[in-house]
Amino acid sequence: MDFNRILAEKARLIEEALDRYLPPEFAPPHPIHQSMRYSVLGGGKRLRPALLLGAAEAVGADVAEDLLLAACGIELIHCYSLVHDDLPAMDNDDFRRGRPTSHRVFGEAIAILTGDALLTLGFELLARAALVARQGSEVGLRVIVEVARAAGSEGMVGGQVLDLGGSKNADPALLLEEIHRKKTGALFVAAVRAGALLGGAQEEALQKLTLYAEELGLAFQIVDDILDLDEEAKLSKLTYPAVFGLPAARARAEEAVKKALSALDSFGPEADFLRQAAEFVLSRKS
Ligand code: GRG
Repeated sequence: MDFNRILAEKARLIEEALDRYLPPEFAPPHPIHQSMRYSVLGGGKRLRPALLLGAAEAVGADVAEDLLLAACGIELIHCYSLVHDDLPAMDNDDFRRGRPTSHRVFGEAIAILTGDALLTLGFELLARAALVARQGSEVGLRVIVEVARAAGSEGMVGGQVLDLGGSKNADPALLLEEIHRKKTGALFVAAVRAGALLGGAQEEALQKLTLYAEELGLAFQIVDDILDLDEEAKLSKLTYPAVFGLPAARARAEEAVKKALSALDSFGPEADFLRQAAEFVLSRKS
């Protein structure tokens, strides 16, 4: 089946679960739950949670509540990062996923609190995943530790700090790689490892899937930089096309996808979703 249809099917499962796990729109105090639902349920490719489910599938696990809870937890953490990234103090963006950003609709204070609440609910869902984990709660706890590291100051938040211009004297190519690895790559790796761990992966498979996710995250971010090229406001940012030029950036993304695919060599057809996801990352237009 074509990848977009399989991704849409996984996204539907994830969105139904998100709808169940998020508090009802008008539950008090108003308007925090309305704004949380606005930022989570209004579009998005659901790539990270889909990769989590795909990694579990690659090691032979069926979708069950532990995986859905963890997948939604990861998506909520991703959504929090988008809401905060759009704030006037960060990228100051007016549109996200084709709609006005949270702070444009609800005001800055509520948008900050929306991000905070999504991050908190994300970890609540991961903790609930640990409570019902088929591999046992200890595996579930390991997942929480890994996701927390990936999202925090040594991962996504740290990458954002570097991206804001924290180390101007560093070698631009090295700095760029570190920003990408932390800001975007860390959550991809955490998502894939979470799916693999909750799905019962053995150490060798886990290592290969980690390599896959590292390369996929890098390719995703390079392509994101290329897609952003015509956005004037972002021209001053440290990006792969800005540092290496467009052809070299494209070649680096292709090389990363090749490495991601090689990491899956020993897996059977159960890993086909992950393989197709790697091709998709390279060809995506949004
Ligand atoms: C503010 C803590 C904090 C972190 C911000 C991840 C991040 C760091 C900011 C997001 C802004 C951004 C454009 C990052 C680069 C790549 C990226 C994460 C793009 C958005 O991800 P997609 O394309 O988005 O998967 P959808 O909307 O499909 O979920």
